[in-house]
Amino acid sequence: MNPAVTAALQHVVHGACPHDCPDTCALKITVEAGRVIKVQGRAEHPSTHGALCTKVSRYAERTYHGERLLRPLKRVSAKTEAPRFEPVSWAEALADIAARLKAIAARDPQAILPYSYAGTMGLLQGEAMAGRFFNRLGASRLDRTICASAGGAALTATYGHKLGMHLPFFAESRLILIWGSNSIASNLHFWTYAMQAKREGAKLICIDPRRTETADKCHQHIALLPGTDGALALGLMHELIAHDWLDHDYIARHVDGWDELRGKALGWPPERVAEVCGISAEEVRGLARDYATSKPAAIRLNYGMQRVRGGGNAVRLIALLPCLSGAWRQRAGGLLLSSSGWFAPFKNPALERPDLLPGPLPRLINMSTIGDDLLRESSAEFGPKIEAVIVYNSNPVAVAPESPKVVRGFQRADLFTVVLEHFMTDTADLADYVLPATTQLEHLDLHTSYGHTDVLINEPAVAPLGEAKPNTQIFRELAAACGFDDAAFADSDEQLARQAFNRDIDFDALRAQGWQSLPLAEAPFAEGGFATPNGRANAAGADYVPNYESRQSSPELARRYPLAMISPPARNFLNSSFVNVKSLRDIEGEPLLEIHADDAAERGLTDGAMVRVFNERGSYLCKARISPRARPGVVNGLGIWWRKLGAAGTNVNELTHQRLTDLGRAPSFYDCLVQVAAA
Ligand SMILES: Nc1nc2c(c(=O)[nH]1)N[C@H]1C(S)=C(S)[C@@H](COP(=O)(O)OP(=O)(O)OC[C@H]3O[C@@H](n4cnc5c(=O)[nH]c(N)nc54)[C@H](O)[C@@H]3O)O[C@H]1N2
Ligand SMILES: Nc1nc2c(c(=O)[nH]1)N[C@H]1C(S)=C(S)[C@@H](COP(=O)(O)OP(=O)(O)OC[C@H]3O[C@@H](n4cnc5c(=O)[nH]c(N)nc54)[C@H](O)[C@@H]3O)O[C@H]1N2
Ligand code: SF4
Ligand SMILES: [Mo]
Repeated sequence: MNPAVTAALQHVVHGACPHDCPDTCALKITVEAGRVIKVQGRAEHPSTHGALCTKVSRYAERTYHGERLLRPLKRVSAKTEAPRFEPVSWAEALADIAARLKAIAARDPQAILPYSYAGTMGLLQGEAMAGRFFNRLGASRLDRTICASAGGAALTATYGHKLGMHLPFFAESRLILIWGSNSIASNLHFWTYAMQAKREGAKLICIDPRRTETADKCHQHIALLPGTDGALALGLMHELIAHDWLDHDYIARHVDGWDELRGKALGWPPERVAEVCGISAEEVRGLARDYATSKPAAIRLNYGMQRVRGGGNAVRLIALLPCLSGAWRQRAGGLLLSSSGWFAPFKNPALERPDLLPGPLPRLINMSTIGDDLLRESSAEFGPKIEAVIVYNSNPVAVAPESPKVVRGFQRADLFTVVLEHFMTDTADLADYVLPATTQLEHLDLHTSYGHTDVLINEPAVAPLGEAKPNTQIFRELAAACGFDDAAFADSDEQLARQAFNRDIDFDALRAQGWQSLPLAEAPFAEGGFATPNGRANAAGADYVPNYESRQSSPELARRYPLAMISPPARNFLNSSFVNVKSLRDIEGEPLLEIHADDAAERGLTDGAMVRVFNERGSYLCKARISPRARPGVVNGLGIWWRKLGAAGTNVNELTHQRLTDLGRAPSFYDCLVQVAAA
């Protein structure tokens, strides 16, 4: 067809990337004849600036994937057998699910557990209608800790909320510490600002046990041992004190608890830090000097470093550095871990309608210990045994720690499991019912961000594929099938969207432009004004907490399992999403374990050999990659593969444990000792 005619048949829709990524890009979705033909970044949106990551550029490939779930499915095989399902009508599926849930709820609704995370970060397809349903039911509440709650609790303890620097001002920094973040892989749009700063002469230092593609492009890489960041932060404070690089005026006016912390920091001279962190004392001294003498100095902290026992305290200590150096005085100084707290005053706290709860507040189940909790009997302290799980926006069988237990839990013959999904994931394989959900191209949603401070809208670009329905609609219909006739279940997605924010975010203005920026100060803590009750940053109680599993804290265990394993995400997947998109899986190849040449030689391993990675929890088969990306003593098991697409039907979470972090009740995925042997 003539290109002009084709163009005339196309239209463009404003979208937002739904994924759990700090960038929350604005999408330009091109539709032709009822089909999405292109997903691009919007050029006009400042942080997206017209560019998307490889994964989401392929979003249409995911939506139109041949294996999309397009009809409700009912299980016809035993949970311990190979999964077999047959299609059923929506009416039959909903009636049966409602009957099963009501029978359980009649005994105790807390035996029903919602299980969801950030498969979509959307406010509507996340918890808006689901929350109403589970509140009305009186189901157990889910403690959503699997990713960010150690760091979140730490920021809250220190600054009063999850607040940080504004993204664009990183471009003006003179020094950027990229701390526990593989920005090129998982925070690409921050990287653009960091590169701008670099071109203008800023120094970039990456602090990460793994030599990532981001570390390759920084001026310096400090490859500390996992879980030792708190010690490094205390060492930096030691040097700030020793050289009198402190901003005494800022501390006096805006920081509580410094005397106590100062005493602790004096116990951390560079030699001690070097010993604990597995780096040189010179690296500690140099880093302190750079940090104290470069102005403005910024820290892009990310969640990778808080997935260890002491992750919360480590975040607290690092978050205090700009309070001690006075870096917060300038808009290009300070720290960013999460910006999500900036949205809180604009959000409707009652969107999920907690008032629908029929009785007292139900118990809270931690999503990070789902492996243990699915295997628990009823007891006075636990409450009723879990009899039903409704999973949406998450793939716990692949992503939750210690998967041998998670699998056994979901295999229970007496557990009723419903999974709302796009694809037959490892979790869907263990469901009684699988319900087909729409993707971001097929539904309305609203998005905030944890890396910038804009609200975005995602308009549906095309009609739902097959019989798929938005999560909101599935929960509306489930509510009706359960006989819940509250007006809250009659709200349409647009009505939910109009309720999501207060009047400062005008829905129609949002719809017209596609995004709206929050009105915020450029240098939020230049004059203090933290979100704590007294407006001061809080240093009290912060200290280094060693790992559960390390040579220092558990020498006996380390004799049997001498290698520390971290399992950060693979660049071309998003957690376990996109693993089934062939073009992306082809780039990643297969599940890999990066290992340093010395550690490989000690074990007689060759590059490309199949290896068994194991500890007392389990064993995982994958390919060894002898690589300078791994430092001695640390192996990198890149995640998060679908178990069924891995070599022996397992993934890295076969090895991780369920012990929780010091703050925030989060998992400690990267606090894990293993041994490696040729398979
Ligand atoms: N491409 C891609 N992007 C993603 C994701 C994805 O799966 N793929 N996942 C998204 C999600 S859910 C999240 S939470 C974020 C995660 O992104 P980040 O917050 O950046 O966290 P991770 O990728 O877990 O880890 C980042 C880096 O921390 C390093 N690290 C591990 N342990 C330690 C430690 O003890 N100390 C220090 N200093 N560094 C350590 C890892 O080697 C890794 O390079 O990214 C999001 N973006
Ligand atoms: N070993 C190890 N384990 C980890 C991590 C690690 O670094 N190492 N990272 C952890 C982190 S940071 C996180 S955030 C978690 C992530 O864990 P999850 O939040 O479970 O993330 P995903 O694995 O991406 O699974 C999301 C699922 O939601 C589905 N989905 C997406 N959109 C929709 C929708 O609109 N409706 C419905 N019904 N479904 C939808 C997707 O198809 C996908 O299967 O994993 C954690 N697990
Ligand atoms: S995953 Fe992140 S970088 Fe990729 S499009 Fe989504 S928000 Fe942007
Ligand atoms: Mo995450």
